[in-house]
Amino acid sequence: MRKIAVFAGAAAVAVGAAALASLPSSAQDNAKLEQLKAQGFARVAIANEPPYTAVAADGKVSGAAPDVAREIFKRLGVPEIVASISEYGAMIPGLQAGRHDVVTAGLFMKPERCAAVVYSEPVLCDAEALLVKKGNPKGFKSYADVAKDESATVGAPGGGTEEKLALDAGVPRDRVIVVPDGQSGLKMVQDGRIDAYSLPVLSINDLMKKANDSNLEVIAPVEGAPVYCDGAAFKKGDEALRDAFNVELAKMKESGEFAKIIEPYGFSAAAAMSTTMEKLCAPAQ
Ligand code: 6CS
Repeated sequence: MRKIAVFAGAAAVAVGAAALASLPSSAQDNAKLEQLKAQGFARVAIANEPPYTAVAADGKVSGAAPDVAREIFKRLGVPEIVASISEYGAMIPGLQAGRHDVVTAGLFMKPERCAAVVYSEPVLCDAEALLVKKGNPKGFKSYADVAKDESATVGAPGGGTEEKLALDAGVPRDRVIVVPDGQSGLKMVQDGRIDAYSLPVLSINDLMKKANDSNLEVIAPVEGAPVYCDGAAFKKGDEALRDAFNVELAKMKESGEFAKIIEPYGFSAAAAMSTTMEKLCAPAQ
């Protein structure tokens, strides 16, 4: 059976290569884009964390990251995006395993991630925040403050930036609580099950606005935490697709259409345009 499987595999590769060779040379350079155009959609990984990404009750996908990606793929000849919700820590493995064509979720650029994927130029930038009880009873201003208080706990997304910031600041593993989504984090703070819940500022502000709970307070920005920017994250090997994405992203930044999409969500186009993937992926000095 194995022999037949190997033979079939080889035949499929041969047919694929022949089909590819029949394309005009420019398309050969971007086989992945040609595949997405033929497929009619790009499979995007999202988190459902407004305003970065959101899935409505009717399944409609929105949020700044998917909206930018949808527009760019449309311009590239890929009419639709199809989103699947993923934990941040599972997005890169899912991309590498071929379950997604691109991550458009506010997956912040950091050297360790930049080593694992191929990022576009910056799209969404934000600082970090802590959601706490009104009056900030434990006086948190930074992740180090959480570390110093031996009874304090902080919630954060699994595999997310805030989880790593808290651990790197010295909060022990058993006091960094993995929280699956924003609503859960909000409830856990309200119920006193965690002392703080950490997400980027715009995500925490969105939760706060919807909660309309005067017993909560936002500490932002978290002292000592960097301002991060995301980009669309592509699988290694799909550099040509990333490059095509960047061409359209640059045109939209130049024309003002990029700002028109992200700024109603609260993001700053100027912030994204003030930096580059190269700078954001560079190892810390
Ligand atoms: O990139 C990350 O890991 C973080 N990005 C967002 C938009 N939310 C939380 C997550 O930890």
